[in-house]
Amino acid sequence: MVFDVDGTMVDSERHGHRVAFNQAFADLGLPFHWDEQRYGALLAVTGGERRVRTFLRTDPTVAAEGWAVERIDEVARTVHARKTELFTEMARSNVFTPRPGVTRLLDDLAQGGIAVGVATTGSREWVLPLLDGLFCLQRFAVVVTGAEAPQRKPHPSAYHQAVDLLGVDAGHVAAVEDSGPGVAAARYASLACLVVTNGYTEHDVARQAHLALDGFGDPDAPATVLVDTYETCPRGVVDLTVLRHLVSRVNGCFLPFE
Ligand code: XBP
Ligand code: MG
Repeated sequence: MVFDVDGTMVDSERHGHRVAFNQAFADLGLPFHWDEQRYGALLAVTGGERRVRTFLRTDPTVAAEGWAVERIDEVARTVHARKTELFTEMARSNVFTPRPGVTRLLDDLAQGGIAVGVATTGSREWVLPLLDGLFCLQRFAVVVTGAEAPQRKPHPSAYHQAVDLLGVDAGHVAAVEDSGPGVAAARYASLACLVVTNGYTEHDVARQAHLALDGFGDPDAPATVLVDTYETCPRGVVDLTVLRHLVSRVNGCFLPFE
């Protein structure tokens, strides 16, 4: 199994990355602020520095002031560096909680002897403390971040690297994602793909997924199933059995069922 981080294992965008970007703008004396709705639209651009640069290139204030391309690039770099410091501090301070059902699923996978990897294109500086604080890093056999995969999703590089490092055949791996670029990256890497949508992604990803729900679900609080191409998750609870069925049905491989 290979998990995405932002939006998938932890709801980190709206009250996490967005807040850190806004604080970075303020710290640097820049007149920008991203509200929740605007940030949702900006999530189509993966990678924090690219997100800032894309925003600056289309912002009316920047255009009116006639910023040169070099200035835009420099400001994007500086804002992102400060945002990374701020978000790393948030990650270290344990202000986040896992999405419901993630820890149960990780326990289930560990009991089943399934190797678990992470493929995110977020910055390594915050990814490691965030994962360690929420789940303990030892749970993950492999962690690929933006440092190792500079080509951001939807490029499949992060997934290719995670699968290679796990030393398994892509046909035996499922990815867990929350966003359109993430699903595309997983599908380009030929992985079975489960999507757990969140408030920002509920409208844009479900149709690309093999299985999509609005959460991982728990036995006493099942998630709503949005797409279930292979009828693998009738109860709305993602567990090892569901994922084994999914991989087997998507790739036509026969994995041992226990
Ligand atoms: C996550 C991202 C990241 C974060 C910000 O992508 O797009 O850009 O929003 O992280 P994914 P950085 O969930 O698909 O891996 O600022 O560190 O880039
Ligand atoms: Mg994500």
